[in-house]
Amino acid sequence: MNQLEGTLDGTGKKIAIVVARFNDFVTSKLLDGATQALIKNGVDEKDIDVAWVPGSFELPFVASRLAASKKRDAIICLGALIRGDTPHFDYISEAASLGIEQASRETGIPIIFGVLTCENMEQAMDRVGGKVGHKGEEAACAAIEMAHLNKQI
Ligand code: RBF
Repeated sequence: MNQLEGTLDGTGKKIAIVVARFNDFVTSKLLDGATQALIKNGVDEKDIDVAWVPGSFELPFVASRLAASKKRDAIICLGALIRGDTPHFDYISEAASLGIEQASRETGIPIIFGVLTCENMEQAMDRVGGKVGHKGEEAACAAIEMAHLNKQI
């Protein structure tokens, strides 16, 4: 039996991060955690590209274009959606999640969903190094693992 499984060795991997500026108090922390985890796991700093977009709605467009260029082994999308008083949260979170998933399948490049969807700022802060861990670091590890697995297929 052959088992396919990616490792967490980022040596030689090229990664792009697309990060939303909306709620940048949170997304800058996601970005810090992601870049630190990439570097800690062996990714060279010069092999990390960071693209800023206005909000999470724009993540799939830029991620899809970066993936289509085939210059990177994986893309990470980072955003923070915080529910407000109108249905915007639902429209943007659906567009972001479905758009990222579709871009990933269409390009054959792993695109990682590092978008927080929270009821309030407290839930978001819990997920950027608080009591529920660090979703930026987790996204970085998922990117390295998927970059490896994608090469084995
Ligand atoms: N972008 C986010 O990344 N997180 C949000 O919580 C968020 N809330 C929004 C709420 C409203 C009412 C609007 C109009 C936009 C919001 N955006 C948010 C920005 C959105 O992702 C996008 O950048 C803009 O709608 C421009 O296309």
